[in-house]
Amino acid sequence: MKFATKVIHAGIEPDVSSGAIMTPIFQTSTYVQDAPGVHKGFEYARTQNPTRNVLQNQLAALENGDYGICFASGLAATDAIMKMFKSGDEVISCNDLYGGTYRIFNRVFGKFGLKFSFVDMSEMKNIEAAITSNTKLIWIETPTNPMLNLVDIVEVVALAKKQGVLVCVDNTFASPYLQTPLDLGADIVIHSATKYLGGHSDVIHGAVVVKDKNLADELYFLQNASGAVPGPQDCFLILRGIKTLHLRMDRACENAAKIAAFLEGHDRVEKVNFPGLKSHPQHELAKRQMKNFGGMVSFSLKEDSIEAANKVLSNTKLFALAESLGGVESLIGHPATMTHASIPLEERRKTGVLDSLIRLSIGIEDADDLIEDLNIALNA
Ligand code: P1T
Repeated sequence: MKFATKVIHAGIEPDVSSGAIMTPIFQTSTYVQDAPGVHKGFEYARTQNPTRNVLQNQLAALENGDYGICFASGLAATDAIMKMFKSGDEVISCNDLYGGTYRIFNRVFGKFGLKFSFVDMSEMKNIEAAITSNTKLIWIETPTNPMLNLVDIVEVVALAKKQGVLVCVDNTFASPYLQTPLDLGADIVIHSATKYLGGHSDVIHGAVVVKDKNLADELYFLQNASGAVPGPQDCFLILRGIKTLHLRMDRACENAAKIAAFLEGHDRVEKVNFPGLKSHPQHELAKRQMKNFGGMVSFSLKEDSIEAANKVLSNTKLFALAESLGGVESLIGHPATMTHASIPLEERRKTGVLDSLIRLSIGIEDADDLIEDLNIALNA
Protein backbone atom coordinates (compact mmCIF):
# COMPACT_ATOMS: atom_id res chain seq x y z
CA MET A 1 0.00 0.00 0.00
CA LYS A 2 1.35 3.46 -0.93
CA PHE A 3 1.67 6.18 1.72
CA ALA A 4 -1.35 8.26 0.63
CA THR A 5 -3.57 5.17 0.90
CA LYS A 6 -2.03 4.10 4.19
CA VAL A 7 -2.84 7.40 5.93
CA ILE A 8 -6.52 6.85 5.12
CA HIS A 9 -6.84 3.09 5.52
CA ALA A 10 -3.96 1.36 7.34
CA GLY A 11 -5.14 -0.09 10.65
CA ILE A 12 -8.49 1.72 10.33
CA GLU A 13 -11.80 -0.15 9.99
CA PRO A 14 -15.33 1.19 10.45
CA ASP A 15 -16.45 0.71 14.07
CA VAL A 16 -17.90 -2.81 14.42
CA SER A 17 -20.69 -1.86 16.82
CA SER A 18 -22.10 1.06 14.78
CA GLY A 19 -20.47 1.21 11.35
CA ALA A 20 -19.09 4.70 12.17
CA ILE A 21 -16.51 5.38 9.48
CA MET A 22 -14.47 7.58 11.81
CA THR A 23 -12.80 5.90 14.78
CA PRO A 24 -14.98 6.66 17.83
CA ILE A 25 -13.52 8.42 20.85
CA PHE A 26 -13.87 5.77 23.57
CA GLN A 27 -14.11 8.15 26.51
CA THR A 28 -14.10 5.58 29.28
CA SER A 29 -11.82 4.71 32.16
CA THR A 30 -12.86 1.07 32.52
CA TYR A 31 -14.70 -1.82 30.81
CA VAL A 32 -17.35 -4.17 32.15
CA GLN A 33 -16.29 -7.80 32.54
CA ASP A 34 -18.70 -10.78 32.22
CA ALA A 35 -16.89 -12.60 35.02
CA PRO A 36 -13.49 -11.92 36.61
CA GLY A 37 -10.97 -12.05 33.76
CA VAL A 38 -13.68 -12.67 31.14
CA HIS A 39 -13.82 -9.57 28.93
CA LYS A 40 -13.52 -8.26 25.38
CA GLY A 41 -9.77 -7.59 25.59
CA PHE A 42 -10.15 -4.33 27.51
CA GLU A 43 -9.84 -4.08 31.29
CA TYR A 44 -8.72 -0.59 32.30
CA ALA A 45 -8.08 2.41 30.04
CA ARG A 46 -4.51 3.08 31.15
CA THR A 47 -3.71 -0.39 29.85
CA GLN A 48 -5.80 -0.40 26.65
CA ASN A 49 -8.17 1.93 24.85
CA PRO A 50 -9.78 1.13 21.47
CA THR A 51 -9.16 4.64 20.03
CA ARG A 52 -5.52 4.40 21.08
CA ASN A 53 -5.23 0.90 19.60
CA VAL A 54 -6.31 2.14 16.18
CA LEU A 55 -3.77 4.97 16.30
CA GLN A 56 -1.01 2.62 17.46
CA ASN A 57 -1.72 0.28 14.52
CA GLN A 58 -1.84 3.18 12.09
CA LEU A 59 1.50 4.58 13.30
CA ALA A 60 3.13 1.15 13.10
CA ALA A 61 1.95 0.89 9.48
CA LEU A 62 3.21 4.38 8.54
CA GLU A 63 6.68 3.71 9.95
CA ASN A 64 6.82 0.21 8.40
CA GLY A 65 7.08 -1.22 11.90
CA ASP A 66 5.02 -3.82 13.73
CA TYR A 67 4.13 -2.16 17.03
CA GLY A 68 3.06 1.39 17.88
CA ILE A 69 3.04 2.59 21.49
CA CYS A 70 1.46 5.98 22.23
CA PHE A 71 2.23 8.40 25.03
CA ALA A 72 0.94 11.66 26.48
CA SER A 73 3.74 13.69 24.84
CA GLY A 74 6.94 13.28 22.87
CA LEU A 75 8.91 13.60 26.09
CA ALA A 76 6.73 10.97 27.78
CA ALA A 77 7.72 8.66 24.91
CA THR A 78 11.40 9.52 25.47
CA ASP A 79 10.89 8.91 29.19
CA ALA A 80 9.56 5.39 28.51
CA ILE A 81 12.45 4.53 26.19
CA MET A 82 14.98 5.64 28.80
CA LYS A 83 13.27 3.55 31.48
CA MET A 84 14.25 0.43 29.52
CA PHE A 85 17.81 1.07 30.77
CA LYS A 86 19.41 0.95 34.18
CA SER A 87 21.97 2.80 36.24
CA GLY A 88 25.43 2.59 34.64
CA ASP A 89 24.08 2.16 31.10
CA GLU A 90 25.35 4.69 28.59
CA VAL A 91 23.58 6.52 25.79
CA ILE A 92 25.31 8.34 22.95
CA SER A 93 23.22 11.19 21.61
CA CYS A 94 23.76 13.70 18.82
CA ASN A 95 24.88 17.05 20.26
CA ASP A 96 22.35 19.11 18.32
CA LEU A 97 18.87 18.13 19.49
CA TYR A 98 15.64 19.40 21.02
CA GLY A 99 16.42 21.20 24.29
CA GLY A 100 13.79 19.24 26.21
CA THR A 101 15.39 15.95 25.19
CA TYR A 102 18.78 17.20 26.38
CA ARG A 103 17.10 18.25 29.65
CA ILE A 104 15.36 14.93 30.36
CA PHE A 105 18.57 13.04 29.56
CA ASN A 106 20.86 15.06 31.79
CA ARG A 107 18.63 16.38 34.54
CA VAL A 108 16.18 13.51 34.95
CA PHE A 109 17.88 10.26 33.89
CA GLY A 110 21.35 11.53 34.78
CA LYS A 111 20.14 11.54 38.41
CA PHE A 112 19.34 7.83 38.16
CA GLY A 113 22.82 6.90 36.98
CA LEU A 114 22.36 6.78 33.20
CA LYS A 115 25.32 8.36 31.42
CA PHE A 116 24.95 10.50 28.32
CA SER A 117 27.53 11.73 25.85
CA PHE A 118 26.62 14.28 23.20
CA VAL A 119 28.64 14.01 20.02
CA ASP A 120 28.80 15.57 16.58
CA MET A 121 27.38 12.74 14.48
CA SER A 122 28.43 14.17 11.12
CA GLU A 123 31.53 11.98 11.51
CA MET A 124 31.25 8.33 12.53
CA LYS A 125 34.64 8.44 14.26
CA ASN A 126 33.11 10.68 16.95
CA ILE A 127 30.50 8.02 17.74
CA GLU A 128 33.09 5.25 17.61
CA ALA A 129 35.24 7.12 20.12
CA ALA A 130 32.29 7.48 22.52
CA ILE A 131 31.26 3.79 22.52
CA THR A 132 32.17 1.81 25.64
CA SER A 133 31.21 -1.65 26.87
CA ASN A 134 28.32 0.02 28.74
CA THR A 135 26.83 1.75 25.68
CA LYS A 136 23.29 0.53 25.17
CA LEU A 137 21.71 3.08 22.84
CA ILE A 138 22.57 5.61 20.14
CA TRP A 139 20.02 8.42 19.97
CA ILE A 140 19.71 10.26 16.68
CA GLU A 141 17.71 13.27 15.69
CA THR A 142 17.70 13.79 11.91
CA PRO A 143 17.20 16.44 10.70
CA THR A 144 18.28 17.99 13.98
CA ASN A 145 16.44 20.64 15.93
CA PRO A 146 17.29 23.50 15.34
CA MET A 147 20.39 23.30 13.09
CA LEU A 148 18.86 21.00 10.44
CA ASN A 149 21.95 18.79 10.39
CA LEU A 150 21.54 15.26 9.13
CA VAL A 151 22.80 12.01 10.60
CA ASP A 152 23.48 9.11 8.23
CA ILE A 153 21.16 6.46 9.69
CA VAL A 154 22.62 3.61 7.60
CA GLU A 155 26.16 4.36 8.76
CA VAL A 156 25.18 4.66 12.43
CA VAL A 157 23.18 1.43 12.26
CA ALA A 158 26.17 -0.40 10.71
CA LEU A 159 28.41 0.80 13.53
CA ALA A 160 25.83 0.06 16.24
CA LYS A 161 25.10 -3.47 14.98
CA LYS A 162 28.81 -4.35 15.21
CA GLN A 163 28.75 -3.32 18.88
CA GLY A 164 25.34 -4.77 19.79
CA VAL A 165 23.95 -1.29 20.51
CA LEU A 166 20.35 -0.19 19.81
CA VAL A 167 19.61 2.78 17.55
CA CYS A 168 16.69 5.14 18.19
CA VAL A 169 15.74 7.84 15.67
CA ASP A 170 13.65 10.86 16.61
CA ASN A 171 11.70 11.20 13.36
CA THR A 172 9.71 14.26 14.41
CA PHE A 173 11.14 16.70 11.84
CA ALA A 174 10.88 14.39 8.83
CA SER A 175 7.70 12.46 9.69
CA PRO A 176 7.20 8.96 8.25
CA TYR A 177 6.18 10.53 4.96
CA LEU A 178 9.73 11.73 4.28
CA GLN A 179 11.78 9.10 6.10
CA THR A 180 11.25 5.62 7.60
CA PRO A 181 14.27 4.84 9.82
CA LEU A 182 13.15 1.26 10.62
CA ASP A 183 13.65 0.47 6.90
CA LEU A 184 17.24 1.64 7.32
CA GLY A 185 17.86 -0.73 10.24
CA ALA A 186 17.04 1.49 13.23
CA ASP A 187 15.47 -0.35 16.17
CA ILE A 188 13.22 2.38 17.57
CA VAL A 189 11.47 5.40 16.06
CA ILE A 190 10.11 8.10 18.30
CA HIS A 191 7.86 11.05 17.50
CA SER A 192 6.62 14.17 19.07
CA ALA A 193 3.23 13.58 17.39
CA THR A 194 2.40 17.09 18.60
CA LYS A 195 4.13 18.26 15.39
CA TYR A 196 3.59 17.03 11.80
CA LEU A 197 1.52 13.95 12.71
CA GLY A 198 -1.08 16.02 14.56
CA GLY A 199 -0.41 18.90 12.21
CA HIS A 200 -2.86 21.47 13.59
CA SER A 201 -1.22 22.75 16.80
CA ASP A 202 -4.09 21.49 18.92
CA VAL A 203 -2.71 18.47 20.77
CA ILE A 204 0.33 17.21 22.72
CA HIS A 205 1.15 13.60 21.96
CA GLY A 206 4.06 11.17 21.58
CA ALA A 207 4.64 7.84 19.89
CA VAL A 208 7.18 5.04 19.58
CA VAL A 209 7.28 2.43 16.81
CA VAL A 210 9.38 -0.75 16.79
CA LYS A 211 9.58 -4.04 14.89
CA ASP A 212 10.99 -6.23 17.66
CA LYS A 213 8.44 -8.01 19.86
CA ASN A 214 10.65 -7.92 22.98
CA LEU A 215 11.17 -4.16 22.68
CA ALA A 216 7.43 -3.71 22.10
CA ASP A 217 6.55 -5.82 25.17
CA GLU A 218 8.92 -3.77 27.33
CA LEU A 219 7.47 -0.49 26.02
CA TYR A 220 3.83 -1.63 26.46
CA PHE A 221 4.80 -2.66 29.99
CA LEU A 222 6.24 0.81 30.67
CA GLN A 223 3.27 2.54 29.02
CA ASN A 224 1.02 0.83 31.56
CA ALA A 225 3.41 0.70 34.52
CA SER A 226 4.47 4.36 34.37
CA GLY A 227 1.14 5.50 32.95
CA ALA A 228 1.95 8.51 30.75
CA VAL A 229 -0.85 7.60 28.34
CA PRO A 230 -2.67 9.93 25.94
CA GLY A 231 -6.41 10.46 26.29
CA PRO A 232 -8.72 9.09 23.58
CA GLN A 233 -9.62 12.59 22.30
CA ASP A 234 -5.94 13.28 21.75
CA CYS A 235 -5.57 9.97 19.89
CA PHE A 236 -8.55 10.93 17.73
CA LEU A 237 -6.94 14.28 16.87
CA ILE A 238 -3.71 12.57 15.83
CA LEU A 239 -5.66 10.07 13.70
CA ARG A 240 -7.48 12.95 12.06
CA GLY A 241 -4.29 14.93 11.50
CA ILE A 242 -2.49 11.99 9.89
CA LYS A 243 -5.10 11.76 7.12
CA THR A 244 -3.63 14.88 5.48
CA LEU A 245 0.02 14.43 6.50
CA HIS A 246 1.27 13.90 2.95
CA LEU A 247 -0.67 16.87 1.55
CA ARG A 248 0.44 19.21 4.32
CA MET A 249 4.02 18.02 4.14
CA ASP A 250 4.18 18.42 0.34
CA ARG A 251 3.09 22.03 0.66
CA ALA A 252 5.36 22.75 3.64
CA CYS A 253 8.36 21.33 1.75
CA GLU A 254 7.56 23.38 -1.34
CA ASN A 255 7.16 26.58 0.71
CA ALA A 256 10.30 25.88 2.79
CA ALA A 257 12.44 25.45 -0.34
CA LYS A 258 11.26 28.83 -1.67
CA ILE A 259 11.79 30.55 1.66
CA ALA A 260 15.26 29.06 2.16
CA ALA A 261 16.29 30.31 -1.30
CA PHE A 262 14.89 33.77 -0.51
CA LEU A 263 16.75 33.93 2.83
CA GLU A 264 20.01 32.80 1.24
CA GLY A 265 19.83 35.83 -1.05
CA HIS A 266 19.02 38.36 1.68
CA ASP A 267 21.71 40.90 2.71
CA ARG A 268 21.10 40.62 6.45
CA VAL A 269 21.29 36.83 6.54
CA GLU A 270 24.58 35.16 7.42
CA LYS A 271 23.73 31.46 6.96
CA VAL A 272 20.66 29.42 6.10
CA ASN A 273 20.24 25.87 7.38
CA PHE A 274 17.98 23.81 5.14
CA PRO A 275 18.82 20.33 3.82
CA GLY A 276 17.35 21.18 0.42
CA LEU A 277 19.94 23.89 -0.30
CA LYS A 278 22.98 22.96 -2.38
CA SER A 279 25.03 24.87 0.22
CA HIS A 280 23.92 22.43 2.96
CA PRO A 281 26.96 20.26 3.74
CA GLN A 282 24.79 17.12 3.77
CA HIS A 283 22.58 17.93 0.79
CA GLU A 284 23.58 14.67 -0.96
CA LEU A 285 22.75 12.62 2.15
CA ALA A 286 19.41 14.43 2.41
CA LYS A 287 18.60 13.46 -1.20
CA ARG A 288 19.46 9.84 -0.39
CA GLN A 289 17.86 9.54 3.03
CA MET A 290 14.74 11.68 2.73
CA LYS A 291 11.92 11.83 0.19
CA ASN A 292 11.90 15.64 0.40
CA PHE A 293 13.67 18.20 2.58
CA GLY A 294 11.02 19.06 5.15
CA GLY A 295 9.33 22.21 6.34
CA MET A 296 11.89 23.47 8.87
CA VAL A 297 14.43 26.22 8.16
CA SER A 298 16.79 28.03 10.49
CA PHE A 299 19.07 30.99 9.80
CA SER A 300 21.50 33.31 11.54
CA LEU A 301 21.97 37.03 10.99
CA LYS A 302 25.13 38.92 10.02
CA GLU A 303 24.67 40.94 13.21
CA ASP A 304 24.81 38.13 15.76
CA SER A 305 22.91 39.51 18.73
CA ILE A 306 19.69 38.81 20.58
CA GLU A 307 18.58 42.39 19.82
CA ALA A 308 18.98 41.89 16.06
CA ALA A 309 17.07 38.60 16.27
CA ASN A 310 14.34 40.20 18.40
CA LYS A 311 13.76 42.84 15.76
CA VAL A 312 12.96 40.19 13.18
CA LEU A 313 11.01 38.04 15.65
CA SER A 314 8.76 40.88 16.67
CA ASN A 315 8.09 42.26 13.20
CA THR A 316 6.47 39.34 11.40
CA LYS A 317 2.69 39.40 11.02
CA LEU A 318 1.96 36.00 9.48
CA PHE A 319 4.74 34.04 11.21
CA ALA A 320 3.55 33.73 14.81
CA LEU A 321 6.22 33.89 17.52
CA ALA A 322 5.80 30.57 19.30
CA GLU A 323 7.45 27.31 20.34
CA SER A 324 6.52 24.10 18.52
CA LEU A 325 6.40 23.28 14.82
CA GLY A 326 4.73 21.14 12.18
CA GLY A 327 1.33 22.83 12.16
CA VAL A 328 -0.53 24.27 9.18
CA GLU A 329 0.41 27.81 10.25
CA SER A 330 3.93 29.21 10.03
CA LEU A 331 5.79 29.84 13.28
CA ILE A 332 8.95 31.76 14.06
CA GLY A 333 11.08 31.10 17.13
CA HIS A 334 14.32 31.93 18.88
CA PRO A 335 16.04 28.68 19.96
CA ALA A 336 18.57 30.38 22.28
CA THR A 337 15.85 31.82 24.54
CA MET A 338 12.92 29.53 23.75
CA THR A 339 13.12 25.85 22.70
CA HIS A 340 16.81 25.40 23.54
CA ALA A 341 17.15 27.65 26.60
CA SER A 342 17.69 24.55 28.78
CA ILE A 343 21.01 23.81 27.02
CA PRO A 344 23.98 25.55 28.70
CA LEU A 345 25.34 28.54 26.74
CA GLU A 346 28.70 26.93 25.94
CA GLU A 347 27.08 23.72 24.68
CA ARG A 348 24.60 25.50 22.47
CA ARG A 349 27.20 27.85 20.96
CA LYS A 350 29.36 24.82 20.09
CA THR A 351 26.58 23.45 17.91
CA GLY A 352 25.91 26.78 16.20
CA VAL A 353 22.84 27.84 18.18
CA LEU A 354 23.96 31.46 18.09
CA ASP A 355 22.19 34.42 19.65
CA SER A 356 20.85 35.49 16.27
CA LEU A 357 19.67 32.03 15.19
CA ILE A 358 16.03 32.11 14.13
CA ARG A 359 13.96 28.98 13.49
CA LEU A 360 11.01 28.80 11.11
CA SER A 361 8.34 26.15 10.94
CA ILE A 362 6.87 26.67 7.51
CA GLY A 363 3.14 26.18 7.20
CA ILE A 364 0.89 25.64 4.22
CA GLU A 365 0.05 29.29 3.48
CA ASP A 366 0.97 30.96 0.18
CA ALA A 367 4.77 31.15 -0.15
CA ASP A 368 4.67 34.68 -1.62
CA ASP A 369 2.87 36.03 1.44
CA LEU A 370 5.29 34.28 3.78
CA ILE A 371 8.31 35.68 1.92
CA GLU A 372 6.85 39.19 1.97
CA ASP A 373 6.26 38.86 5.71
CA LEU A 374 9.88 37.81 6.33
CA ASN A 375 11.23 40.49 4.00
CA ILE A 376 9.39 43.22 5.90
CA ALA A 377 10.63 41.86 9.24
CA LEU A 378 14.23 41.55 8.02
CA ASN A 379 14.22 45.09 6.69
CA ALA A 380 12.57 46.57 9.80
O1 P1T B 1 6.68 18.55 23.10
P1 P1T B 1 6.63 17.07 23.09
O2 P1T B 1 5.45 16.49 22.37
O3 P1T B 1 6.82 16.48 24.46
O4 P1T B 1 7.87 16.57 22.20
C1 P1T B 1 9.20 16.78 22.54
C2 P1T B 1 10.07 16.81 21.29
C3 P1T B 1 10.77 15.69 20.93
N1 P1T B 1 11.54 15.66 19.83
C4 P1T B 1 11.67 16.74 19.03
C5 P1T B 1 12.55 16.68 17.83
C6 P1T B 1 10.98 17.91 19.34
O5 P1T B 1 11.12 18.97 18.53
C7 P1T B 1 10.16 17.96 20.50
C8 P1T B 1 9.42 19.20 20.90
N2 P1T B 1 9.87 20.37 20.29
C9 P1T B 1 9.37 21.62 20.47
C10 P1T B 1 8.37 21.90 21.30
C11 P1T B 1 10.02 22.68 19.67
O6 P1T B 1 9.49 23.78 19.54
O7 P1T B 1 11.11 22.40 19.14
